[in-house]
Amino acid sequence: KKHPLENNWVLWFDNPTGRQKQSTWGQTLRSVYTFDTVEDFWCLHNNIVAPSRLVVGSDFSMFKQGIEPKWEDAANSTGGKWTFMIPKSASKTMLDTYWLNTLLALIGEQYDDTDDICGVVVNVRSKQDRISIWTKSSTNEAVQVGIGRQFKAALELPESSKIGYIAHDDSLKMDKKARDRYSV
Ligand code: M7G
Repeated sequence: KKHPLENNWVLWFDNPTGRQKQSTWGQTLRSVYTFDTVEDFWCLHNNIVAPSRLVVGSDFSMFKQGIEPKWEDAANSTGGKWTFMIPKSASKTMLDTYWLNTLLALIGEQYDDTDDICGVVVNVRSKQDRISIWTKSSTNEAVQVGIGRQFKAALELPESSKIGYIAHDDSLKMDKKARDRYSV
């Protein structure tokens, strides 16, 4: 018998820099696989390419079933994200390790405020790769700071390494100049 997870999860893939040039963001975003057991998670993990081997410009996302990895989704519309910028000195193997540890903490429900979590995204970029955890209630500082601390713990980051929280509202209005609401 398979071991059920607390939630059903969907893996998404996006490569907006691919063949189809898009006029609207999100046109190339696809859901790839849905799972709700530990065994099916490992089956997915063992069969899918690792982030380090994705074409630059690609994203993987893993979100709770019913929530799309877009700011516009109702669950994300008043939310935001904690982002870990992978140090440029880190090897590509480290990117894969950080991503796996992020996923395991998520499906293992290792967060106190697990209901506030929507999903996670890895952005593979030439400048710098990053992993973000998307949450629901950007204005609830106590909840967000708790999640940020536990995200750092899942990544096994030292206290000295900082991550920041940006509200999707700010990303939308300010584009790349959005400032951190919180940091831990
Ligand atoms: P990115 O992929 O997070 O960063 O966003 P990048 O610059 O490293 O590639 C790139 C751009 O995609 C943003 O500035 C937005 O214009 C657009 N974009 C990203 N996301 C996650 C969304 C979204 O959820 N909704 C909409 N409408 N646009 C988005």
